[in-house]
Amino acid sequence: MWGTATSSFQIEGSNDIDGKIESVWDEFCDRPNTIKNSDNAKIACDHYNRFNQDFDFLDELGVNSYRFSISWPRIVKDDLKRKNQKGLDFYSRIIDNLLSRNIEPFLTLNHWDVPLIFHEKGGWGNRDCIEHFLDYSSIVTKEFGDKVKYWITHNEPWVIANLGYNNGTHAPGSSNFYKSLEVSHNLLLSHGKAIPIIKSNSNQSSVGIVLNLSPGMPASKSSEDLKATKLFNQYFNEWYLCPLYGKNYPKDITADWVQKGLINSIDFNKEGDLEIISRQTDFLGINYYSRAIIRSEEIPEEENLPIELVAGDKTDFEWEVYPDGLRDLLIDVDQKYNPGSIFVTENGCAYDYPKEDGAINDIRRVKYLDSHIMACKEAVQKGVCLDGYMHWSLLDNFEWAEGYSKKFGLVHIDFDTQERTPKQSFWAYKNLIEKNLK
Ligand code: IFM
Repeated sequence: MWGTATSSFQIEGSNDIDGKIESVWDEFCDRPNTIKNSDNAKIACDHYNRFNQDFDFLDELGVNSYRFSISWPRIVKDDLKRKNQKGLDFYSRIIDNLLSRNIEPFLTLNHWDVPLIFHEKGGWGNRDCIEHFLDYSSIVTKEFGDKVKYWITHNEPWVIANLGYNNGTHAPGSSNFYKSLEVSHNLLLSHGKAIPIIKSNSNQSSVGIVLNLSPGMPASKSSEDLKATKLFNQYFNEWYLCPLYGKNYPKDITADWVQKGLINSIDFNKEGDLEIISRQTDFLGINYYSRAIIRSEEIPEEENLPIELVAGDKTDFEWEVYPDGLRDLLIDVDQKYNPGSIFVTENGCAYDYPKEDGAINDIRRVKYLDSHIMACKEAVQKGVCLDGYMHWSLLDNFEWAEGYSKKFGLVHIDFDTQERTPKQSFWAYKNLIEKNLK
């Protein structure tokens, strides 16, 4: 399958109409010094009103799938139980529109945009609040279970836990390391608990979760760098992959945190939880942007061995362009965890190009696309069961704490006029899809 990906808060705008309640991100944007240039997402791409025009771009691209997310605050009233029909009607229009174009909807239930009231009750940090997520999942799957086949519970639990609850750069802006681990556990547990609900409301469903994975590689072969790399991989990747695929949380990193006095234990992991977390899924979604080159902080800089890995080109986010990392990651995850089916649910790059003579020649995005799709092809040739690729993103959009300063779109948006202009990469992706669907 070929597609593009977006998320509700980043594109929809219209954040206080048709019964939508406040989102944790609405409140976060209103706080001073949280978002670059004090941007907010009140209008964003105005996708709420312009989705039909935006979906014309999907037709033009020739994609056969589209990943989007539902804004939980549009779906429920402030008791988090009663449904808000107007919100559901909006997504009904979205889904029907996609289906009428023969585009398969991939629906993400949680792409970070959760009701503020949910957070005030304890949110992801409170195990009891998982019930609210299940109520919401039940409403949505009952409503769309016969139309939507592909369901994703959460997008990037690492980001929610670590940026939202550890370093505080994302909503809700908390900084408590132990809490952030508890959040990661509750997210995984809620994923496992949601699976039977989705399955019972959507008979033909294919259910998965989306992880942001970044392979850590040692800067040198020193034992310190090797050790730091192992710990990074356990923290960033295996902390999620292991429990989801029937193993316990990785031991070395847990011991390291205890030894450093960051936590006493992971006592939030109760008996029976791992069985729920590892319930069978139908696919794994992988978001890949870059690798991480790891250098130990344990030894003074002057004693470090020279860096052996030369970092490639960087995007506007300072993320290294490293397509081989995607190929190797796909092979590694497939072999170690055997998820059955994998989708690259996000892959993309931030580059800002000016409009010249009406065109946007974003040549570096074209190269990024080419090289990463080639990496996918190599993984498939090695036997990886990769069933689809979705580019992040269809539109330039609200990039969370970075506001509108980082541009990931295949389609440029002028945020003053809402004018849409397909970039050179849009036409390049169209060509690629055309060739590969033949
Ligand atoms: O924009 C985000 C998206 O919401 C989640 N994955 C990474 C993207 C780029 O930072």
